[in-house]
Amino acid sequence: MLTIALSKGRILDDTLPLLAAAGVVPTENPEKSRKLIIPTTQDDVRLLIVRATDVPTYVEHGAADLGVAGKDVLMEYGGQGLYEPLDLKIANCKLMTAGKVGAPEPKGRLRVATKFVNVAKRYYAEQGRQVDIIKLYGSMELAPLVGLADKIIDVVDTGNTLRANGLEPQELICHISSRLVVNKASMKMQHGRIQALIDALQSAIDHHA
Ligand code: PRT
Ligand code: MG
Repeated sequence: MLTIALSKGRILDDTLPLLAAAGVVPTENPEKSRKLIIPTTQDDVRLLIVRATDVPTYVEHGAADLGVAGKDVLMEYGGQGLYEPLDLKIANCKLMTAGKVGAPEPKGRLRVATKFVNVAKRYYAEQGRQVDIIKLYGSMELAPLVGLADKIIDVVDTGNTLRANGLEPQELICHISSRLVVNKASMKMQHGRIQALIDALQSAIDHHA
């Protein structure tokens, strides 16, 4: 059995056509189904529906052989426990700092609110900047508006969410897309099947591009 971990929402929406091109089609609509394990038209391939941030955990521990996760999630997860053989070039966005429109740089230590605590620490350490990182789980845009933080670090697509809250994108940390990740033991034990899937996905990506 090959088990693929996916999250609902944009990753599922953009991954299903690639999987379909590789011959893997879920037997029911994962977006609508309450099931968390979804069979596919290939008897020996199934999908696991997990939270986006949990995909690397399932794959590193071998509960899933493969998964699809945003590079933002993978950077925050860290570790050397996963192979990342393929850039699927889907769910594209940017990891950025943002702050209130026109706000001056604060004099003292910068306070940065984010769910990407590890990424934030690394980013400011590389710049030699002293910052206080404040961990949040969502609605990061609120933090500068109510004085919880000077800046946020979040993923930005259109920038509409920032603008709607009086914030502006500032520094680009990196470009983000979703990646195929593979459990290291699975890659050894099931190399032929996994490599065939990687190749099929690669040619689906090339066709979409
Ligand atoms: O929603 P949940 O808490 O379960 O997890 P999640 O937010 O990590 O998952 P999901 O499905 O929202 O995102 C999965 C992956 O999609 C992320 O890890 C990113 O790699 C990628 N991605 C691409 C995005 C966006 N675009 C994006 N716009 N993830 C989140 N957003 C957010 C953004 O932070 C903003 O709040 O969507 C909002 C709208 O963005 P704008 O800039 O278009 O307004
Ligand atoms: Mg979300």
